[in-house]
Amino acid sequence: MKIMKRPNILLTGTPGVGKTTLGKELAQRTGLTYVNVGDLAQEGQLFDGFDEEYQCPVLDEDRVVDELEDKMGDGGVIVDYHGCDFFPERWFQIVFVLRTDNTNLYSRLEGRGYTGKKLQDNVQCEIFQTIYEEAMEAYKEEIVHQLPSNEPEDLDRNLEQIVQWMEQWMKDNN
Ligand code: DAT
Repeated sequence: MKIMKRPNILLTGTPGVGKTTLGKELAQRTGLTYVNVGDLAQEGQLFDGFDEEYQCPVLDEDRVVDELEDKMGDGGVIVDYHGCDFFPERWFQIVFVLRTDNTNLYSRLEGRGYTGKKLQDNVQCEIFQTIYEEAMEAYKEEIVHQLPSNEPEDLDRNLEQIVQWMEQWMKDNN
């Protein structure tokens, strides 16, 4: 029996842009497996040192990649992380960079309890489109897409678009 091939999808962008919200909903609609890299690292303690400036553990990128390798090889995984340049390029068939307007992002992060430098740096990360540039460097430009993520209508539209893309991908690859 032949198993249907399914794509791996990367959802990336500044913290607070809506990756988790979109990723979980997308997993429900498509049956793909949602993986939150932050949670995965927390569960497996995949850290390597501590960042004094930001008062948070530093991700052990090699161990994260090792941990995910088998699952990614099978396909059908949605990966959510606020960075993207340490994943093997071959893992993903498409990369979405979610984007949120500054004022919106500011209030979301404030609501999450971010203050001071952490709040400022994250908003600045979005203004400088740091993650978008990281994605454009790490993957073929034609598979990297920006998605506006400001309001509930954006979420609905993004879901529709990704589901459609996935259906087409499944037709083309099976
Ligand atoms: P991330 O996983 O990128 O850190 P999140 O999914 O936790 O972001 O979302 C951060 C907050 O923003 C959360 O309170 C839900 C809200 N949010 C997400 N997508 C949204 C959208 N399209 N419109 C309005 N609010 C949204």
